Amino acid sequence: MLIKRPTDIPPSEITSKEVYQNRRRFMQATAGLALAPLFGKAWAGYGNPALSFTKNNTLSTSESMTDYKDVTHYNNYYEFGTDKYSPAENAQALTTDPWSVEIAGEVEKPGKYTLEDILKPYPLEERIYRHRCVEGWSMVIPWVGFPLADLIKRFQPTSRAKYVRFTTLLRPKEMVGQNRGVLEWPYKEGLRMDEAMHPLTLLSVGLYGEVMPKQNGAPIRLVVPWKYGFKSIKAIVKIEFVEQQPVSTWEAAIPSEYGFYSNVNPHVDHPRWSQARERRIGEFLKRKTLMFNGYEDQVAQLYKGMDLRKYF
Ligand SMILES: Nc1nc2c(c(=O)[nH]1)N[C@H]1C(S)=C(S)[C@@H](COP(=O)(O)O)O[C@H]1N2
Ligand SMILES: [Mo]
Repeated sequence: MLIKRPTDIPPSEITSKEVYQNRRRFMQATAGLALAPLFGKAWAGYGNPALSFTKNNTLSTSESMTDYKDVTHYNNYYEFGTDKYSPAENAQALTTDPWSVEIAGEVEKPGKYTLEDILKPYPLEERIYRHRCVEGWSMVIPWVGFPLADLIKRFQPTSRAKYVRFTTLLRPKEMVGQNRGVLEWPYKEGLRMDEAMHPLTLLSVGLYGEVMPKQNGAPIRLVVPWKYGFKSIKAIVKIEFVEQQPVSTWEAAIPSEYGFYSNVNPHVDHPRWSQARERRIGEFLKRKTLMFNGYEDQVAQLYKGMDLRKYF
């Protein structure tokens, strides 16, 4: 393996990846959280409790990760305000423990499960994914989670289940944005069953090695890396198996601009702007957007024979 000279290391890598990896080595050395009070912020670093997980290198990009600060302070989460900086502040009001997730619809084992029940069977993995917002910016984020497919198999959808519908918490007392009618609350999203079962589709409970920050969708959110960011619904309280294609929140709000599929596609522009390029947060020059956000080899077969201009 090549040894990088300092001049070869881009600044973004020094400020995120190196710091992160050094910190993780140190945490492994000090074995857990017991010493946290002694070291305070200096070693606790990002602040949330550490998770144990294995790294999934096969499904991770080797691109430089976006700074933790940007990942957690440049957010879209309309339940906590419509600008990028409000969720980091406003989301701290959300109670994420206790939490439960309802499994409903066309499924053999419906019920309301505590988050602990939901998570119990699954070993956690770290996956570094590209994350592309329909607005034209992107990030690279080290998520921690487990495949949605594993959860789906466990609750056994019936043969009538063709789609999965996800619902975010409705709690206007804690989610200040829900007192305004900017979107229809609660936020909803959906996937076709084969998209939901795809090995890249993740239920995520953390990032940068730690429990999910509230502004990023704690305690549990979806991550679908080949789709525009709004498909990756946060703070999930309901997972429903349905026969008909569900209507997602953005599709209901502006159907001419946001379709059900919302696959990242540089060849199909948003009606009001181009999708050909994107600004990677932390970089100066724009870069070309890749088909299916760079996951074409893995997901293109899901859409074989479909007109992606029609099914946008
Ligand atoms: N419940 C809910 N989920 C949501 C949103 C939202 O407003 N509410 N915003 C979406 C959008 S537009 C994007 S780009 C991503 C942003 O995720 P991040 O803040 O973790 O980067 O979350 C998505 N999930
Ligand atoms: Mo977005």
